[in-house]
Amino acid sequence: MYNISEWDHVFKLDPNKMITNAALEKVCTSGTDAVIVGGTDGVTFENVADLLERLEPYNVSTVLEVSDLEAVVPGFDAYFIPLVLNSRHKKWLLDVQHQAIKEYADMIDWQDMLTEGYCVLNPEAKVYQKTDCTLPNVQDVLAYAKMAEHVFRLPVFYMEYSGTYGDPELVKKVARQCHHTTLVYGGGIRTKEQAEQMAEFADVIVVGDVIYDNLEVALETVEATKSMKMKDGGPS
Ligand code: 1GP
Repeated sequence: MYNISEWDHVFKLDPNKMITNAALEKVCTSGTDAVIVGGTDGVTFENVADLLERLEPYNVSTVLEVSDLEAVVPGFDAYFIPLVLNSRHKKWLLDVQHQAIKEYADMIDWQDMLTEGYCVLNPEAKVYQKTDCTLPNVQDVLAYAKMAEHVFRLPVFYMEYSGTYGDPELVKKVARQCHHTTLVYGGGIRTKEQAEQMAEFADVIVVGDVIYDNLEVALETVEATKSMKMKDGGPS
């Protein structure tokens, strides 16, 4: 199975956003553990295929986070399938995935597929609105984490604050629940200090938007995360 237990830091690129070749080169050679391609709006087969082609020359792991069945492009190292645990609708927990399996089962290499239990925590985020989430309180989040770990035995529990910086105390509490399940944190990391703070608790941090707004800071988050993990007791 695709193994993310060695990861500390990943960049997430939105195929619907423009990135120059020079910026892409810096992202891919930054020392990050992988580049995830994913977004909520305007993800098409063409823009995903185009980005994958531009990533291929680099020696970095490429992952497609599948958000649209029309935009599943072959050739990535791995495919992440999100299940939105706090969506009001079964559609986002089971049905879109079921449809995907019906259509693509013959093409899927199950070893390269990994399921992410998403808990979306920013009501302003597009993904929160698109998947019609409810805002969980602390006890709810902890229960989702326990379900990810013990009930569904998911490889990943993803605390998704997309667009806003989250609550490190909550990430710390969730981290105590995740022993086999990898805890991923993403959202609003815009300084290396924030990367360090979340890397102290989460197994993996995801850095997205700041790549497009302030590339230099985005690149600094790699070193900040890696140093925090070394301080925490060696590479994870
Ligand atoms: C989004 O969790 C990622 O899916 C990263 O969030 O874009 O806010 O960094 P940002």
